[in-house]
Amino acid sequence: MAERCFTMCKPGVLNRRLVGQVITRLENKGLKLVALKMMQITPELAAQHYAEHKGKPFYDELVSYITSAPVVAMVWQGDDCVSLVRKVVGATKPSEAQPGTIRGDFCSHTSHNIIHASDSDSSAEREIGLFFKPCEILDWEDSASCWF
Ligand code: 3AN
Repeated sequence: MAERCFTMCKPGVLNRRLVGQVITRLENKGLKLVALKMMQITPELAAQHYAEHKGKPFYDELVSYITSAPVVAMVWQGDDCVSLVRKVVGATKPSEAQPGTIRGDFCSHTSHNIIHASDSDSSAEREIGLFFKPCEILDWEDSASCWF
């Protein structure tokens, strides 16, 4: 099966009306959107999602930001999906993200780097399981798949 990657537009993306532009960039890359929902993250879900960062200096701000307003959670699918998504998303620090990447073009602070994307196949599997039920993922027949 093709790889999958969990991505999430953080609250500021809705605030700044950038949801469409973020989705467009991932679609332009040729990735297939197989799940999408707008949701309010609870502190419990935020703690599970960011468990590896617990205890770090930015953890409390991260959880408070991600729960401050709705997010748009998505699952993308395609060959080398995690690597491709991470390339389109750009480096964690906006100051290191290349122009042309989502973080390189739309944000300036690491704490508000506008989008989350899984960094490995195993984290993708874990994160998809946290945010989506299996029945919410639609692996639709793609008549354009020869291009991708
Ligand atoms: P990425 O999101 O690129 O996989 P991680 O997993 O290291 O990066 O960090 C998760 C999130 O934690 C980042 N997206 C960012 O919002 C926040 N973060 C990471 N490092 C810092 C930092 N030094 N200062 C503030 N926030 C940070």
